[in-house]
Formats: sequence, structure tokens, C-alpha cells
Amino acid sequence: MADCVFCGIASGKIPSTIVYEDADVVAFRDVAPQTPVHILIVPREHVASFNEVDKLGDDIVAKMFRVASRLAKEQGLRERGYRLVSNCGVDACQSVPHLHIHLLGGRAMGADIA
Ligand code: DGP
Repeated sequence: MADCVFCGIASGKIPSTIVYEDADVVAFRDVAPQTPVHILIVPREHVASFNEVDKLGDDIVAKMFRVASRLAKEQGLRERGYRLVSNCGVDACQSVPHLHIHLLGGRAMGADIA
């Protein structure tokens, strides 16, 4: 989608540090990391948020979570743990309207998730 920053990253038009990509899914480092490891996992296909997850094939939704698990291992997060977050809509402070999962880890986080 024109004007979507994550579509731009997925297509290579906007530079980013990509840590995983295949035909369906791209993962790249967050430009403003909130933890030592902060990676965003997105589908190449533009859908605005989890509200539209039904527009994606089940294989792509599953792959996003498999990629998250694989990256957590590669980044050395499995022993201490990590957090997966997807902000959806205004109340959750979603700032980029392209579905994404944050993979956060590398330091202890608070117990509150909201
Ligand atoms: P959210 O607030 O959940 O929509 O998270 C959007 C995240 O996207 C936020 O942590 C910052 C990140 N982000 C925004 N623009 C860019 C960009 O151009 N490049 C990268 N790598 N990350 C971005």
C-alpha cells in the first residue's frame, strides 16, 4: 500500500535492518527499540491491524508466530524469556497501521502489560 512505512520496508524501498524474510513475512529491528532486542514481525500483505487478521491466510498468521519463536531463539532470548505484543487501534496506541507483532526481550520487563 502506498504511504505505508512497513510496506515500504517489506519491499525494500525504505531501509531497515531486516533479520528475517521470506515470501510472506518480514522481520526487522524497531527504529526506536524499547528493549535490547526489539524486532517487528509483519506480513508482506498489507492489513491494518489484528482487526483484519481474517484477511490473511492461516498459514501466514501461523508463520508470523513461528518466526517470532525462531527469532527469540536466534537472539538468545529463550532462557530468560521475552514478550510478544501487537497493539491494535487507538486505545492500544497503535502508531503504524500495518499489522505487526513486537518481539521484546533482553532485559527484565514489568509485570504490567497495560
Ligand atoms: P506500534 O506503536 O505498535 O504501531 O509500533 C510501531 C513501531 O514501529 C514503533 O515501535 C516504532 C516502529 N517504527 C515506526 N517507523 C519505523 C521505521 O521507519 N522503521 C523501523 N524499523 N521501525 C519503525
